[in-house]
Amino acid sequence: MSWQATVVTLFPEMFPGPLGQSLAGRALENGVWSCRTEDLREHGLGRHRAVDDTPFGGGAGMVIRPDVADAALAATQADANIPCVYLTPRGRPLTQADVRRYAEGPGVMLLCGRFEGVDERFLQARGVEQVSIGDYVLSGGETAALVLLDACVRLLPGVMGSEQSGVEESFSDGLLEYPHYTRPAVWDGHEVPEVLLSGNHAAIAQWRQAKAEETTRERRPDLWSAWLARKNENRTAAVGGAAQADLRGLRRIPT
Ligand code: 6GU
Repeated sequence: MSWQATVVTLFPEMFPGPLGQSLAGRALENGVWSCRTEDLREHGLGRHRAVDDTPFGGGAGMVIRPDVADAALAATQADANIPCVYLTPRGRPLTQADVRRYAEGPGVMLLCGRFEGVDERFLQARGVEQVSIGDYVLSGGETAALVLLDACVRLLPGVMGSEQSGVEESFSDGLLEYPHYTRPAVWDGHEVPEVLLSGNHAAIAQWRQAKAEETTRERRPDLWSAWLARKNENRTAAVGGAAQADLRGLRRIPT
């Protein structure tokens, strides 16, 4: 049984888009995942197939009608166990933990908004999760849906090929990754950090950990605070339980 992406959108031709290329594209061809679209327009009303209407209470923009959204959702015949996600800047921020949860399940049903949004009654009545991919505004949910799908598909078994697919890079332990360097050892007068050429694996691991911490502290004070809090929590627990082995798990976000 393959992982199933179903996308309700006014622009079905935008899918799978870039996900038809590279590793995700190969996995799509191999049936690791599938990508179906449901054209919202086909469920529009009247001669003009209207999907939206003016907002009650007035104001700018248009709102997608609940009856139209629901007809499209019903037409997908999506499994009731599949999470239904509406992509909107009003949603809670998408995290790697969400992505992992989606990837471990049977698939996702994604609703892409355009205009001002979708009637709130539909979202509430159908238990639709509302998710944002960041604090900026896109012209529609389609590119956000592609981002969410990319993040999920790369975690599906067999997609990442040689790389250890279970192991993630940035965010797996709550820190940003350390920086990377390759040949030439001197480029445009710039040298590679000396420790990386030393062959001293313990020193390299220590340097990378320090860099990961420094980068996180500088760029992501939010992640840094959370990491420090978790570290202190684990230290307190380890002291109480005398469980030195738990120190190995210090850098893991509990899921
Ligand atoms: Cl999910 N949709 C739109 N339209 N804009 C966004 C977004 C989603 N996430 C961040 N900005």
